[in-house]
Amino acid sequence: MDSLEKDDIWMARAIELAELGSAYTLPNPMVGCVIVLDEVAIAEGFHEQFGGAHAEVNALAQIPDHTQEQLKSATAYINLEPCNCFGKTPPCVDLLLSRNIGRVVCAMKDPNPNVFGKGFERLRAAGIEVVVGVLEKKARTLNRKFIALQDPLFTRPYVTLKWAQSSDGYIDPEMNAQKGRGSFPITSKQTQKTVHQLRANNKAILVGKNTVEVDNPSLSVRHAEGNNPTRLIIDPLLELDYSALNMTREQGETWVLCEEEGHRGTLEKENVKVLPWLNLNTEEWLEKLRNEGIHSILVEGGASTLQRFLDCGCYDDIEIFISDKNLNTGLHAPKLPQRTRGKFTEMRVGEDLRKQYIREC
Ligand code: AOF
Ligand code: ZN
Repeated sequence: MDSLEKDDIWMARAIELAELGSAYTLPNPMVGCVIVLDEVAIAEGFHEQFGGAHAEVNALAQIPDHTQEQLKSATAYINLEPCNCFGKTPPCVDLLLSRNIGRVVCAMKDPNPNVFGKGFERLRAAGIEVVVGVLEKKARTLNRKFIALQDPLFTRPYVTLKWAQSSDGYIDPEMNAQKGRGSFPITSKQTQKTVHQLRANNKAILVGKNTVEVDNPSLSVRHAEGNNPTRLIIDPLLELDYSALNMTREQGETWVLCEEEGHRGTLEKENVKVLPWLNLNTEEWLEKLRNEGIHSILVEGGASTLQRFLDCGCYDDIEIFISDKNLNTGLHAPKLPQRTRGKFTEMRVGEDLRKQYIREC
C-alpha cells in the first residue's frame, strides 16, 4: 500500500469519527482526528458538541506525556484544517505544536474566515509537513451545512425538505388532507429511525397547519440520539388550538409563524412564541429565523408547505423515502422543479428506497 492509500484510509476513519457528532455540533463543523504512529492509531477523538473541546484536543488527551518524543514521527489525520484562533476553546494549532506532532494531513481548508488557511500557514512555518485535500469531496459533503453557513451571502437557514411517498407517488391515501386518516405510516420502521436522526441534526422542524391538524404529531426525537428541534408551525391565521396538541414543552419549543392579521396576542399560556412574519416572502422570513438562531430547518410537510419551498427555490437538500407499496389513489407527492441543481443518489433503508439530493459544496 502506498502512502496515499494509507492517508485515505486514516482520513476515512477521521470522517467516520466526525460523524458521531452529527446531532450535537451544529452550527460548528463535525470534526474527527486520528493520531497514527508506525501505522497504528494511537489515539482518536472527535468534536462531541457545540462549545465543547475540538477533535484534536480530545484525541491528544489520550496520549500520555512520555510519548511526546515519539510524536515527532506521528501523523494527525483531521478532516478540517486545525483552528488558529481563540473561540470558545484555545487554538488547536498551538496544541499540535506543543505536542510535537511531525505531520498533519487534512481533508479541507476551514471556510471560517478567522481560520481560512492560517492554521496551515502556522504549521508549515513551524516546519511541520502539511498535506491538504485527502478525501476532500467526502469531507465537504459531510460538513455541507457548516460550509454554507460560513458563506456571508448565505443568509437564511440551511433547509432540508423531507417526505415519504408510496411507490406510485402518493403521500397520503386521502386526496383531501383534511380528511386524512391521521398519521398513516407509508414507510418502514428503519426509515423512521433515519428521519428522527434528520430531526436531531437540524435546529428546527417545520410543518404546516394541516399536518398538525391531521396528524397531531409530537415532532420530537424519539427513535434516534440527539436534541429535540424547535418546532415551527405555519398557521397563518392562528387557527390551531395549541393547548390541545401533542407538542409538549418538555420535548422542545413551539414557534408559530402567522400573518400580521392573524396575530392575536402572545399565546403565552401555551408556551408558544408567535412570529407574525408571513406577510413577508419566504426568503425574508427565513432570514429572520436565521437571525433568531435557527441555522437549519427540516421541512416535514405537508404537500403544500413542501411545494412552497420547492417553488421558491429555498431549499438545499431533499430527502424522499419511497415505500415498495402502491396506494393507487390519494394526495400526490410534491412536484420537483424541472431542473434540480444536482443529481439524486439512491440507497436502500430497510424495505424503502431513500432518494437524496444534496447541495453542491
Ligand atoms: C478544529 N477542530 O474539532 C472544530 C473546529 O467556538 P469554538 O472555539 O468551538 O470554535 C469554532 C470554530 O472552530 C468553528 O467555526 C470552526 O472554524 C472551528 N472548528 N476546528 O480545529 C474542531 N470543531
Ligand atoms: Zn480547533
